[in-house]
Amino acid sequence: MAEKSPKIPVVLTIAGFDPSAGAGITADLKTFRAHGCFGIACITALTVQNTQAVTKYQSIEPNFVTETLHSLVYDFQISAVKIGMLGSGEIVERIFEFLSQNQIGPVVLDPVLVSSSGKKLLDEPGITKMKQILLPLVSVITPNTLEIELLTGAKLASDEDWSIAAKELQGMGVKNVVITGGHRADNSDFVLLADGTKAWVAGERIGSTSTHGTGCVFSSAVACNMLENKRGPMNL
Ligand code: PXL
Repeated sequence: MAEKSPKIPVVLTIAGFDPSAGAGITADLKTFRAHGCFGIACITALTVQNTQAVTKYQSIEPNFVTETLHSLVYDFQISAVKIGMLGSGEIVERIFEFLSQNQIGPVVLDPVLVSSSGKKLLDEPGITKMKQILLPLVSVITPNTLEIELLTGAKLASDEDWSIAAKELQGMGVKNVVITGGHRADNSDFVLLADGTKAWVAGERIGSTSTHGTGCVFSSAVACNMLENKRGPMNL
């Protein structure tokens, strides 16, 4: 009898839709596949954008989001969740309810607040609710410098400021913090683990004129690589 092939882990992205596929769920699904996982998605918002800019977005009706999540969790064994653009405070609440009611693997949060082109992608009630109720459920958060400044109120100047701001996020309930270094001169990321371990991870800038979505792809890769049973890298 033929042996059953091992099951590929299922990773859920809860994020917005970018029709140009550099960011959001379209980028997440491609990243999951490249990192040996099977991706499923719950769309929180539609955006109008191309590789240069986001011009508008529209949130998905909250009951639609909740029903999508219930339908998926009923059918799939979900190994990890990646959260990206949420758009509104109401959607943040729905995601909190879903994660509280269901025991599903690690949660990686890319706190999408503003697009690379400067468009706000989460309203003010959403930022408040993210801090109050969502952060305590998060295993890994991956803010860039602007996002961590907006979440903590800190201004990141010296290297010590990065460490202090990461610790502040842990004080809000997050376990592990990776501040991405795309806005730094040396491109290094800063990592603060739950046990207090700190590290700077050297990065390399890749020249391009279409760079939106780097945070989406990075956080999706982190979600997959937390799973022991993921398959090897798959070239697309
Ligand atoms: O890169 C942040 C981001 C995340 N998710 C969606 C986006 C963007 C930025 O454009 O459109 C859907």
